[in-house]
Amino acid sequence: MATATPTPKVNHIGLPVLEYRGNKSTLCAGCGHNAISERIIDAMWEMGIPPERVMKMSGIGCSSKSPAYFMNRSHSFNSVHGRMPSVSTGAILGNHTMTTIGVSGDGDTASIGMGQFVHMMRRNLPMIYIIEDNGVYGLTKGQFSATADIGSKLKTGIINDLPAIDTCALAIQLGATFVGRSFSGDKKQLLSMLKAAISHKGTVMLDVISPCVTFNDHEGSTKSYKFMQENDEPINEIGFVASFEDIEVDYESGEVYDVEMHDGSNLHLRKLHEEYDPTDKANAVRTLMESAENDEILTGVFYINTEKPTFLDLLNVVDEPLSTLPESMTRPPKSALDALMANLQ
Ligand SMILES: Cc1ncc(C[n+]2csc(CCOP(=O)(O)OP(=O)(O)O)c2C)c(N)n1
Ligand code: SF4
Ligand SMILES: [Mg+2]
Repeated sequence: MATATPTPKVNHIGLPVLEYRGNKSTLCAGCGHNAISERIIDAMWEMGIPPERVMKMSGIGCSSKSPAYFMNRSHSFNSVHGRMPSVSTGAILGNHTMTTIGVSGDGDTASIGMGQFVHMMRRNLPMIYIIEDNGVYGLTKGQFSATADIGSKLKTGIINDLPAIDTCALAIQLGATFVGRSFSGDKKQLLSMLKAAISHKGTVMLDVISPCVTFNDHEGSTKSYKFMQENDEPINEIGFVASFEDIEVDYESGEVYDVEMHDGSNLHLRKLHEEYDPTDKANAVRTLMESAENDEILTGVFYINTEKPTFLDLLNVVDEPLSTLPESMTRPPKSALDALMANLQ
């Protein structure tokens, strides 16, 4: 007897999760980056974002290869090492109606790309910027990166004697408006964080600890699976209810920070750490600095600001994407150029 093929489950725009998948990964089996790609697929599918309305941006590195492994139907630009922020800035100004997600590495961001990263953070452009943070340059065979913790050890026994750059503290200080840290092995926290990130209007910077199983998953590493499983200390528990869901969340009053997102979704941050207030910028930076001194690996949403104008607001960009406007509207006529030149004579 023929059995009926089960109908695949669809999201609220009628697409099965298959429509959000990418190519088969060529990264090492067990690489944290693969788990992050899986969570991006889940988050975009659950949020019902049309894949063809997404721009995937990246630099160079194992991490920067990962946009090939999620959302094949989306637009993708694999740029030069450390240059994803400037290429993304141009792309977003060209069409700000797309959802933009950038994947970078700790090397791609905190070494060669640092100059570009800091300017992206201060502009508050609407995009999700993910650092897949393994503390090493995975693609070039495991040298320490600038996010490696002081005192951590390479497989060869070399000890890192420089302090780590905390990309979260930096992003908050510079002006990013949604900043968090997660761990590729924490499915629940990372998925909720990504869904909230998709709802945010402004720069989201997520530092996701993502163990490199080939070069940095041994005893003495602070970016290994074992170290993270033993030392991950969430600062808040993330609950996210999308605008199209109708879920009652039952918390004692005073236990939770409720944040209303731009698209009408709700982010509930249950306090786990001494009354931590994710809207207090100075306290967020201070907390991260203190946690580094105490060798704690804090995760969670450290900072959120839904009020700050984005770069698009500052530029007063028209609603219609610049890329769809006719040349007659985007290019001054010859007479305007002639008048300008005459003025210079
Ligand atoms: C201009 C330039 N300099 C150096 C390199 C060599 N290079 C390729 S990837 C990489 C580092 C990648 O590290 P990271 O961003 O942490 O990514 P991972 O591979 O660890 O995911 C370097 C130095 C390059 N491709 N281009
Ligand atoms: S070398 Fe490291 S970062 Fe690169 S794919 Fe392998 S495990 Fe991942
Ligand atoms: Mg790396």
